[in-house]
Amino acid sequence: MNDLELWYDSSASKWTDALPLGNGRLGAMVFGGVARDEFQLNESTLWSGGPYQPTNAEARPNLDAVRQLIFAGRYAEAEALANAHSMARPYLEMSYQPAGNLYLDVVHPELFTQYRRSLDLDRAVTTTSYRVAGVSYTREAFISATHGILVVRIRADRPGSVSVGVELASPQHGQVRVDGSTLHFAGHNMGEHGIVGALTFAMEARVLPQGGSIAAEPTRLAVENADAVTILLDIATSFVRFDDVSGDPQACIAARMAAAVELGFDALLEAHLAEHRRLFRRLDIDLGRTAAADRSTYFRIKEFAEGDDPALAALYVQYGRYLMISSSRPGTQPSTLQGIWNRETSPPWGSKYTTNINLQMNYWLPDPANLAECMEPLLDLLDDLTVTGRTMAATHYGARGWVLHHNTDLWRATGPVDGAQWGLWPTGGAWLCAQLWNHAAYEGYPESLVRRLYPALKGAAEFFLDTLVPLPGTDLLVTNPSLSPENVHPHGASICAGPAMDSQILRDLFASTIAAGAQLGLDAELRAEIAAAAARLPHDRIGKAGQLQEWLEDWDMEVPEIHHRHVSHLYGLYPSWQINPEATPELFAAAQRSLEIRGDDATGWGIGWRINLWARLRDGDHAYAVLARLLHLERSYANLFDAHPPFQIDGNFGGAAGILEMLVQSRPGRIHLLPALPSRWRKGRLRGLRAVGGIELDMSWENSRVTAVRLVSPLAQSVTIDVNGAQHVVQLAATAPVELAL
Ligand code: FUC
Repeated sequence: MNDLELWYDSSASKWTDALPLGNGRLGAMVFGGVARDEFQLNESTLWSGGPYQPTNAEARPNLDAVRQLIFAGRYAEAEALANAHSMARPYLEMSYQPAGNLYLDVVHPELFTQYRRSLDLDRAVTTTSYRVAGVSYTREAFISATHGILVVRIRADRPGSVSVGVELASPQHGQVRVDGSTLHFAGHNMGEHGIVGALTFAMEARVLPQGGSIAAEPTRLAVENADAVTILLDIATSFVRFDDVSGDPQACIAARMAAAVELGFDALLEAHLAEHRRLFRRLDIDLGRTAAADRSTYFRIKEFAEGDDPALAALYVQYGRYLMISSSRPGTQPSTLQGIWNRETSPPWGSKYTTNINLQMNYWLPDPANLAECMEPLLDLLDDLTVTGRTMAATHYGARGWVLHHNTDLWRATGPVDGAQWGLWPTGGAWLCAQLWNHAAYEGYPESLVRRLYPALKGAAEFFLDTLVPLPGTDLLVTNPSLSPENVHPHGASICAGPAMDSQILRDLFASTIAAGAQLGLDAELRAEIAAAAARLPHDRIGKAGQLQEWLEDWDMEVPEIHHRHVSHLYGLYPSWQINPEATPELFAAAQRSLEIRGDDATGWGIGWRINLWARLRDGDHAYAVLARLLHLERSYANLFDAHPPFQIDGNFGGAAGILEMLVQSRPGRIHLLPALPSRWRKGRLRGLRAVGGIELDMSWENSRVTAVRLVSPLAQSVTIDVNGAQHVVQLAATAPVELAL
């Protein structure tokens, strides 16, 4: 039994039964149907629309009026005015698009038996197998990161038994052409919300039979009586950058195809396995194994909450790592709300980048999960946003620097969209800065990364220096207009001034900018200005229910949705470290109270966040109880994709990060081992987790006590380790392994 496998005894009848493959750029969902197999296809740069800048010239002239209405407590009027004048044009962003479908048609003379369908996470290969009339058939598929293409191999254990019709289709504009042994699709993307489709794109499937014959039909290729068939598939668009669509998709495909054809199946597979395992094999996790792990994946999800299947939680971590490796690699687009897997032309929330929690949550996993390079696309995105967001900051706010509101897309739109109630929140970019500064902490603040991040940090800080306004009657500086994503307060609006989350994020942004500037020896005056503004941000407040206040006013107990999915004001507890039991015990207790009031149930990502929060509250059993809501058919589909519902991948990443957060927590200079171990995971083992400072950590535990710890640091540093209720100060020399004496 392979414990790194998702497997099923029937083919996928729904998209969320199908198994995902990807190399960060190409994505496929594999259905495994015997008579008709489907590979639903994506390419990460195929979005609707084209380069655009959604500024609205009316926004700035109305900014002061919106601010005054908010300070006057006339929130509904402020929201109405903002909806009329402050929102981006267009009002909605572009959406991530499906590219097409590869279909395989197979006619067998008899019914099949012994069906099995699987995804091996350690190989990143799907396998479908069955028997017909004494012959065993196998279909394997993978998407190569080294060679950039989807490879499908169909074989049988009796020569001449493989006959298959191969078809290519697309919901986009364009046409299929059959040529020799190749299917071509040439097309272009759709326009949306008044933005014209500006991308051309192409798909190509090369069908290579071994033995037998191949015939071209008007819309498909038919292979008869082959020993085996290999299909190579590639997709490309003309996207180059958010402001450049001059690429040549046919030429990209031709180059990759030629290299792949030359190499052949075995060598392609070998290169694929080596590259995948280079990343995937860096971390092992063992939380124990029971007989439940022998069942198929669907039944394991179904029975997790009532049963005892610690290995499913371990598999969930590895699946999260697999999804990250498959949807976000250096040089590709960041992972969207659906990673890279989307079959709809009007996907939920555009399958784009929602930056008031969802995109950030996607990237909670890579650092601890030892996949630092998967952060690269997020760094690239930040670079782009500083360009597009500068125009937005100037036009909508008359401010320096750059701004990102609660969504962005392939074209790096940064405006307030969807409606003021959701979109008029200026802090999305600042959160990304704080998050990437935390990534820099994981890397040990190397100068090259600090230099790369600094312009973004500085620009984000400048934007807030120019837009924070004094709270009337006080010396405090607050955001206005803003909101606490996406919660409606008792005045029937979301729009407000100075929600707790904004001040928390800005504290992190300002501290990061000062630290980065100091490390680089730059902008001393600006740093002083930032420090002065930081000192005037409102402190977190404790309200009448003992809760951490979500707003400046004590509104929390009077909101229409007391169990709201967002827990924005708990940003200070997780992902930030501002609220912790040592430095801020009262706020720590108040944060716990807020979380109790909010409740454990939420959307998939809402549960993902709560697992991490309960881990930071050091309550392993509570975190486990919340995890049991995620590993449940209400919040996980048969293919273990997170169900918001509908499918949204943030819950996968947030949940996987949450399990690691239960086992190890780290911040600069400190590592806490088993901070929130549930009583069910009394014995376990972890290899290759990455802590802040780039420290790689292996540990074992028994009877809920750590029994062995091994650390390897890339640089000389001192770190305090909390373990088994004691603290050890450890001096680490570069690359020399250290074992703790326990
Ligand atoms: C935010 C959330 C929704 C959803 C959407 C993509 O707006 O409030 O639940 O996750 O993003």
